Amino acid sequence: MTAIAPHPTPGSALEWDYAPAPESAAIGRIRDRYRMYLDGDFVDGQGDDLTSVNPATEEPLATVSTASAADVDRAVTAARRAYEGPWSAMPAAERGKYLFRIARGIAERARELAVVETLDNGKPIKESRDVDVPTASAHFFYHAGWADKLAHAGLGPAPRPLGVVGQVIPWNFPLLMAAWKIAPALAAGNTVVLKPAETTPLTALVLAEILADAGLPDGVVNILPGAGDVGQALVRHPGIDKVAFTGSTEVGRQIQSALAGTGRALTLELGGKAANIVFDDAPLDQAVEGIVNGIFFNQGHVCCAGSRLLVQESVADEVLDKLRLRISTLRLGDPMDKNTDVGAVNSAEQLQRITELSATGDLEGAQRWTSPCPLPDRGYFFPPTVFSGVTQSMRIARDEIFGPVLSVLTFRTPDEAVAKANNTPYGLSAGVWTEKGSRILGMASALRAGVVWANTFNRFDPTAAFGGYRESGFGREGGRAGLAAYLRSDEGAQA
Ligand code: TAP
Repeated sequence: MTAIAPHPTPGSALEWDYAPAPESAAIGRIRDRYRMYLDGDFVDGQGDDLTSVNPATEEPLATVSTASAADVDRAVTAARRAYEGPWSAMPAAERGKYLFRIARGIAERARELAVVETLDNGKPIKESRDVDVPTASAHFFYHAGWADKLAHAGLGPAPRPLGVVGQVIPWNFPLLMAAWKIAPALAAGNTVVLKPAETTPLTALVLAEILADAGLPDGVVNILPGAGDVGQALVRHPGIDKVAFTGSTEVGRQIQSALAGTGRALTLELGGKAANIVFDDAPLDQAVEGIVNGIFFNQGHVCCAGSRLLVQESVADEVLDKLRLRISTLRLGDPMDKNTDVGAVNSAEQLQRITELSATGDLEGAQRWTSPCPLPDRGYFFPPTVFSGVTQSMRIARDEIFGPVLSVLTFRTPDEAVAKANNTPYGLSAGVWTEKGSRILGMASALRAGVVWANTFNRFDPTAAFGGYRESGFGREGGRAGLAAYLRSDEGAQA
């Protein structure tokens, strides 16, 4: 239990009796062991310990206690108690103050969070430092402001929370996904049980310390590390009112069928195979930067990655030449080096998947080009790779590779670009590069994607709704629509 005064008095949002949680004593370094966060306490779970591995060195980082089904049950009970007790009784403005404190807590421990994230996940430190951590903090700041303004969100005069929310997240943005899930849920007045991914549990547990240090009432957020079975126990628990899941389409499907007929709300953020479309009038150097960012940011472990480049035939050779030249300058290697552009793949399993899927490109007749960058002797690394001569029927054009592999297709007319871009069961994101504003608007309405970026890619902002169609899932995260997904209203949540 954390030694925190109950609630700050109104008006003293930033002044509260602060006593760091015992677990915070080790700020600034990775501990040998992390415990789960249940009902305001850091406790050992009943599951088998897992070892988190640094994917850049293949060395163990820390042991992590995991939850059992009984722990899930305890956490759901604690979240229910918190929901029916202090959290619902609290004025919305007070709830907002907790979110502000959490946002500040993330900012205060930004350096530590960036280091832990990079060691645990393999992403370059400049990305965790400049993207993951500040965006996570911004997400709490944004939602803090909403907590006492829900009645003005256009979602009905008295929007009500759903209750206890079960949230399951993947390994590609461990802290940011936790923020995307927890911030809107709390702002809307829900309580949370969250399961981080098995290979990247550490920053969610550092976030738990920040929540404890912010004085969040016991049980409002519970963080239970573990493998897929813990996620399964959580999403199927009858005490959960809503499930929010980010991960693979395959697991999303299982969850949707398990919840069918239960009346519980569900949002799914699943996979993607985004088209990044370059027209011949686009500023090509800028487009090349956007293509590189679209597929090599976070080693391509991005659900909305621009993994299919659709380039207009008249400029295809020029764009490919520029692209190869630019990719040759990317530095791959130690994620802790601030000059590194491409870090480690998160796990041996994911490296194998990327290797196998790209081999189908060779077999099916595409031309592989690989960046000449040297690979480190140890760790899970895959070089930036471009396949040209790709046709729509090839697996590398259809399947989500979730790695630094770009498939290049060409088109002649805008209609052909739209047809090819939409020829996927997914519908999460797309990019359009052109000088013509009217073409941007036309493409944005013709593309079946939840997010369409124009002359940019992979831009994230808490004010903007993010989410997909079809096999990319449903429901939105961020913005007003993201709040609606955590409120009882006609909008947002889907049973
Ligand atoms: P998944 O295997 O689906 O895992 C996601 C999470 O679900 C993990 O925490 C996982 O635990 C857990 N899980 C596994 N089986 C489960 C089950 N039967 N019931 C409940 N939870 C279960 O995906 P991943 O490999 O971690 O992530 C990659 C995929 O996620 C990609 O397809 C990617 O596109 C998608 N993704 C989508 C988005 C958005 S916003 N749309 C964002 C990021 C990633 P373990 O860690 O133990 O497996």
